[in-house]
Amino acid sequence: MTLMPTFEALKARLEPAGQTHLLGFWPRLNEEQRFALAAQISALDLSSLFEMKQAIEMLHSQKPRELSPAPVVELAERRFPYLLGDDAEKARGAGAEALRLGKVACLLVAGGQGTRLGFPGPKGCYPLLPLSRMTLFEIFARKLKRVGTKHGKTPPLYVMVSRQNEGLTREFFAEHRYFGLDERGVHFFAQGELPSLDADGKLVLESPHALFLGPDGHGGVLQALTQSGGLAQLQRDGISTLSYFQVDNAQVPVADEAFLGLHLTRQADVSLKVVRKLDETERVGVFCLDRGIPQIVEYSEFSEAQSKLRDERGLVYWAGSIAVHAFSVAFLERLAASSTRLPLHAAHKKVPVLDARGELVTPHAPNVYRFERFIFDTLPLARHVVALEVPREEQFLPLKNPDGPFGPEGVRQALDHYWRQALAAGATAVTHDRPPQLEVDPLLAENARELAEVLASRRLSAQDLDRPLRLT
Ligand code: UD2
Repeated sequence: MTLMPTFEALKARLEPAGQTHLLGFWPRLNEEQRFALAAQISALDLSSLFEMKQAIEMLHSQKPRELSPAPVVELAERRFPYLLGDDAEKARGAGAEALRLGKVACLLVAGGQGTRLGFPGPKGCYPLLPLSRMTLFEIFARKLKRVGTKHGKTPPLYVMVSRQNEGLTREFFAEHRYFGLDERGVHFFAQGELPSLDADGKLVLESPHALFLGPDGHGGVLQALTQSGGLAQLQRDGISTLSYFQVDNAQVPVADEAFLGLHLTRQADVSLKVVRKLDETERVGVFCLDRGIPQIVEYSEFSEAQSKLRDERGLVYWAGSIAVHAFSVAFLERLAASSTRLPLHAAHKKVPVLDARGELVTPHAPNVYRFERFIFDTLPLARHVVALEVPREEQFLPLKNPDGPFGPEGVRQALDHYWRQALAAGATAVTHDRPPQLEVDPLLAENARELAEVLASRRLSAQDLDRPLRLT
């Protein structure tokens, strides 16, 4: 049985950090509540308070940057059906070989809260496809099965979840029998959590007996993968490369031969995919150099003048990161061995907090600093980084918002548009004034070229495209 620390012991722990207010409601807590609060206080990493305060300073100060555009393997053909840059096309064989030898694992980060989308469950459970209502999790699982059929080995899938959605995510996969994947090849692991600070640098409570905690960002994956034993498992299984993607991107190739091949042949520690930003306001991080060091500068950290800068080819900082990476497992091991923690980023948010009477009060303006680590902060730590430009409509259709182009209808329309082009090879006019009614099973084809191969023996007419059509 774990003994509960005394009030005095807890106070002694909190005093040097100026956080004794956490015990303000102690006299009115019952035994169970005291136990819960004591456990949270004991687990607090008070040494990170300094780092948090630094992150707040960074948020409010303009960090001096010496930015310049970073090298990217650009598209060879920018029009549909597109062609990747030469180096990537040439490296396809190396990627396929790694997949055939079972040296690749997939890493899906799905711990976010999906607040912006306004969907009450884990985002991966969102029924996205227009006809089958297939969910994002099933889309990824079916893409993975296709990789397995093509290369003779299905890469294992590591799914990062958070305390808020772990139970529901695990249940969803179990309920759907892992969407046909081998259960032993699907590994869930939970990311860590971080507390928040108010404007006076005080840790925030969400109830008289609980700290306000939130997921520690996708950068928490480093620590979570190590602590859960996932990294050791990858080593044991002879996995050398991780294919990393986010839960919101419906069009992401889960294990892209050309990208993995480029990453391997260039012996990169980290690789990333970029698309041309739609315009300077698009909310994606930009891949660039800061004093010659590759990194992603988040949209919120970019100055207006920098993001608007243009030359004869358009935006100078055009390379929007779509948050798809390849990681060398050896690089992650090096980071883990040196106990590297990625830097904290602060965000000022509106969070209901307790008043002096212990009642929750909803603020009208941002009142609390929340903290996250970002996976792309691994870039400056890497010895070698490679960036590949990919076609947006083929590889980047993220579900972020309740409406607009990144809402469910927008994503469905974009998918419909892409597949219609694929089927009609650009000859049939695409109508946008009706609901999307064309769907391609991810098990069948991932992009236009693959669909063309599959359909070489299955002719479709323009009339076929006038009625709901699900290609399986
Ligand atoms: C992210 C990138 C942005 C761009 C864009 C592309 C950040 C800060 N920005 O923007 O640069 O590349 O994606 O779509 O990431 N997640 C976790 N745990 C967490 C937080 C997030 O697993 O604690 C996952 C989340 O489930 C999702 C992904 O990370 O799969 C992205 O999270 P987001 O929606 O917060 O990122 P966003 O859209 O602001």
